[in-house]
Amino acid sequence: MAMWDGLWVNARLATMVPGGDAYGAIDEGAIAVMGGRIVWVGPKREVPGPPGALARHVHDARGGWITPGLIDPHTHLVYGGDRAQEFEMRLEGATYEQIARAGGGILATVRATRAADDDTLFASASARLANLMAEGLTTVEIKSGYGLDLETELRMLRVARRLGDAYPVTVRTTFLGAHALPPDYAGRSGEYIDYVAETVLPEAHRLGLVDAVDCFCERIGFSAAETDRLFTAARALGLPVKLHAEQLSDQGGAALAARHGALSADHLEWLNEDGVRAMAAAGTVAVLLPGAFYVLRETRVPPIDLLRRHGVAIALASDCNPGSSPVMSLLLILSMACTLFRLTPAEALAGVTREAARALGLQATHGTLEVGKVADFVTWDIGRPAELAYHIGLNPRRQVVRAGEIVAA
Ligand code: DI6
Ligand code: FE
Repeated sequence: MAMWDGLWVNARLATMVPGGDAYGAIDEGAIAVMGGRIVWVGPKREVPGPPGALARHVHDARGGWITPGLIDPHTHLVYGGDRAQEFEMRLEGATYEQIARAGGGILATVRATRAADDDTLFASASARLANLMAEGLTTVEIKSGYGLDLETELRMLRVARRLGDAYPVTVRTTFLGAHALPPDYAGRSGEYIDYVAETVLPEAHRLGLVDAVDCFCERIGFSAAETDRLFTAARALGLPVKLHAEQLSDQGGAALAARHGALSADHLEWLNEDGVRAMAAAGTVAVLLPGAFYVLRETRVPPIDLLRRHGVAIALASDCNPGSSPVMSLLLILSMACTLFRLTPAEALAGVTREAARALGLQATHGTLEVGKVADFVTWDIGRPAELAYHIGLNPRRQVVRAGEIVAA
């Protein structure tokens, strides 16, 4: 038998494989990697020989917990400037929608992003990504959507791809050209959607820059009909879709997304039971964004019990963006998901591993500790997995392995 590249012993494994206990836990476990993939995982007593004879490198996990690498399935990580001033305006009584309708909000960041050069966008996104990676992030989704013109949307997507080339993290890009209506299309949202669907998206796709397509379906975004127009174009190109849906109102977005076989519908504070049923039937993942709920001081919690009852997979994400969720910590998101949305710690951890992988269409290769999957995993100095959602401001990460290589220790 060929020698394994590495074997971790004396580990407590949270495999996140469903069917057993909530974490798929293996108490005295071991995990082996070869060629960047997991080749063995199980109880230490079943390791098929002396560790030193099986693997070129044997690592003692010293009783630490090992989870799959963390996955953030919804970020707007690349952007120019910041919106701290709007944070102050909201504290003085302005609402998120009022600021957006007055030409601020997303459009303020569009102006800053168009004005920033690629290196500036790369540098500021790198700092935000570094924070997420320090907590064990190994896969991240990054959206466009602060360009709203061909040149800048392409620049954003190229910067996102460049982040994946520069750092030990898997980047999945999402085209969000339909994030807001740019001023030069004021009052002409239908024409803008046509421009996005017929010009910007096809070119971004031709350049290999797009892994999925998203839209902001909301009163201050685009209608369900406009979303449907864009999603029809996306699927004609063979691209999967996902949707910012029911964040501030019920536009029927989640049900529409499900009809398009969407990977996910995201936010969902205003999701109704028809939308839940449609998502369940389509296998569309619910990506919950407690950071935006917290920052905007929302009061309507997504229908967690309906999602559970109908068997809709629940994922979590930072929604890292300069307006509604300037959050660069998945561990804080775990805490918010449990405290604000009443998820269990096991549901929350599944939300940034197994179900986050599903929200990106990566469930065949990522998100659990199983033979054949990419060897992305994190060792933690914790006594029980619930500590990952319990502590606030403490980062118990000890070691990060990405594609079988130790990338942080
Ligand atoms: N919903 C959100 O919460 C973010 N985008 C969206 O469609 C907000 C983005 C921003 O405020 O810059
Ligand atoms: Fe978002």
